[in-house]
Amino acid sequence: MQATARARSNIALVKYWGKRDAALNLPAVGSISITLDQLWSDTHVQFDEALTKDDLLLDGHRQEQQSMRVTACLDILRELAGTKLRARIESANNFPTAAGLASSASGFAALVAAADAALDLQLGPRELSIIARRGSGSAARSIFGGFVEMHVGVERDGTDSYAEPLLDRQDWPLHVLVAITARGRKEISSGSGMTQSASTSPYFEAWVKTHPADLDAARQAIFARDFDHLADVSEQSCFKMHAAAIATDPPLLYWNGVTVDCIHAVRALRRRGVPVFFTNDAGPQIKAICEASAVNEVQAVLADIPGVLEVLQTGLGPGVEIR
Ligand code: 2P0
Repeated sequence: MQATARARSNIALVKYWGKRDAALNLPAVGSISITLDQLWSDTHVQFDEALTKDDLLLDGHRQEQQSMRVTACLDILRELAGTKLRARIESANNFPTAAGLASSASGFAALVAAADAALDLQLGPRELSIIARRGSGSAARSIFGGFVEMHVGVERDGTDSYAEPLLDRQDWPLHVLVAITARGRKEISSGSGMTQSASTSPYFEAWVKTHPADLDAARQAIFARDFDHLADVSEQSCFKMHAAAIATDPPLLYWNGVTVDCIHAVRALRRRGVPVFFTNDAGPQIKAICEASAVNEVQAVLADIPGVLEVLQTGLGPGVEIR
């Protein structure tokens, strides 16, 4: 009745921002991501008849708020397994939690896979993806490695809102450098941020309407390994998401000054012909995606920007693993 899983974080190139159903956590838009090799959550789940409720330790600290979403995911798996047993969950990230590095993505993907193994349910990856989505929309993507697409789906029950792999990481081994520009937890979770954007941002409707074309363009660029086209559509999707977020009331400005300096630096490199582009999520860190040939130069440029605290390096990673 116990198992451990490792799932990697992922970053979206075409972003998820907005929900069409909060209860089932159904996204308003699809998304396309890459799974990162070196940023992961290790999650141990143990079902125990001595427990009266699920007990979550995240990086050694007991969590009360987050554990409602954990219990919601586990309830789905418990029902499938025909058990009422509660679980002890110990999860650890090897990277900063809740600072725009998608710790909920890796965390919920690892949770669902570990609980599936502990209950010996042997669900397929698509089913795991659907259940992980209930914990966190981006977690559905972390079930898979390499390039991944999350489908928005049309069904009200969410059965067609799952992720699936687009391209193996070996088939286009891009690299990612993460410039850390601030430490500490963010003030507003992306979940509540995107809900506020949907109800108050005048640009939210345009964001949703123009999104399918970005997904098509990114998918085609990935299949063709066309770096420049993937760069263009990814940067535009990121700017569009932030435009909708900034125009939210109250505004959601996730960037600090160093974030903006990093954006300019990455765009200047690409103008000089270096194969690199940036993306950024609901936090101040910048992710630079590049070809292997550009890693050293991009690393040096980012590390040299005043206020950049650290630059993490990673390749593309595999899907969730039982350990
Ligand atoms: C993404 N983000 O596509 C977007 C871009 C943040 C900005 O998915 O409410 O933590 O748990 O479903 O998955 C982060 O949102 O949101 C996210 P919930 P989640 O990566």
